[in-house]
Amino acid sequence: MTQQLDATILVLGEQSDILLNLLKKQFSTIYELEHIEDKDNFFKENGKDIIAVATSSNIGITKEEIDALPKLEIIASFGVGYDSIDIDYAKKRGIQITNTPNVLNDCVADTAMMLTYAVARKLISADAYVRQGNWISPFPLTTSLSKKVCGILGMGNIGEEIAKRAVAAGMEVIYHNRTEKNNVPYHYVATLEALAEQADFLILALPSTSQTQHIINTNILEKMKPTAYIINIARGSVIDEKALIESLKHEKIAGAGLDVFEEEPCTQSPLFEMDRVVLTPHYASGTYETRQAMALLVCQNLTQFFNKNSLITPI
Ligand code: 8YV
Repeated sequence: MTQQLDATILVLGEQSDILLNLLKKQFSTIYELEHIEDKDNFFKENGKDIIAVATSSNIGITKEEIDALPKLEIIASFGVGYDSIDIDYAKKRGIQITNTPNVLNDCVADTAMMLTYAVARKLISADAYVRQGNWISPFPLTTSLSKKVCGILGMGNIGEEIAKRAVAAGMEVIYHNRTEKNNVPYHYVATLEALAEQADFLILALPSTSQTQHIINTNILEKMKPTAYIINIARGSVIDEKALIESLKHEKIAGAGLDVFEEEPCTQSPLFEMDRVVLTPHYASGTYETRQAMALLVCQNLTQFFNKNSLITPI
C-alpha cells in the first residue's frame, strides 16, 4: 500500500467518489470546495496556503480561483480535454498542469463506434419497436457500416483508436488533421470540406480550441451527403448546434450521434424530438475501469509533484 502523503489538495467542483476516495487515501488533507458554504471566507483563510488543486475537464478552474490561490503550483485535471483551464494564464503564473490522456482512449473510441452503429442500425428505434409491441410488421431497413467511408476529423490518439475500430467494422478510413501524419495507414484529406463531402460517417475527435470553435457549421454540413451521419465525442463547441439542428430538420444529413453538447448538462433541445439522432450524456470515458485509471493518474501526478519528481502527464 502506498504511504499517505502529508499534503493538502483543494478539489474543485462535484467530483466522483472514485477520484475523491483515492485522493483521500493518498493525501492527508482534502478540501472539497463544492461542500464549503462560505467560499470567499475559505479563500481568505486558506487560499494563501494551497499549492495543489484537483479538478476535471468539465469543471476546470477560473481565473478568479487562480488569483485567489497565490501559492498555487499544480493543477491536476481529471480528463484529457483542458479547454476549461486557461493554460496560458496558469503557465504565466508558473503553475504546472496535468491531464489524463491515453487511459481513456479505448472507451472514448468505443463510444464513437457505439454511436456510429446505433445511428446506422437505428438501435434506439428498433428497441422501442420491440418493447411497444410493434413487431407485427418488419422493422424498416437500416444502413450498413461495412464498405462505407469513415471520415475522422482529428487523428490524435483517440482518432487512431476510432480508426482501428472502423477498419475492423469493414470501413474505409480517411482523415483530416492540421497536419498529415506519417505513421498512420489512412488516406489524408487536405481539407475539412473534402472530408465532409466524402464521409459516410463523419466522426469528430479533435480538441476544443479557439480555432475549432464551430468548425462544423452550415457550410460544412451543406457539403455532407444527405445519407451521411455525424458523430461527436469531442466537445459540443466544435459543432454549431443550431446549424446541425437545421440540417437534421431539413434532412440535409441522415442523422447524428452526440455524446457532447454546446451546453452541458443538456436538459432540453429540439434534438430530443428527432429519432434520427442518438444522444448520450458526455459519458464516453464513463466506465468503472477508465474512471479508475483516470483517478489513479491524477493522484500519481500529484504524488510525483509533492515528491519533487517529474510529472507523468504534464500539459
Ligand atoms: C470526462 C472528458 O468525462 O476527458 C475528457 O476530456 O471530457 C471526459 O473524459 C470528463 O471531463 C470528466 O469530468
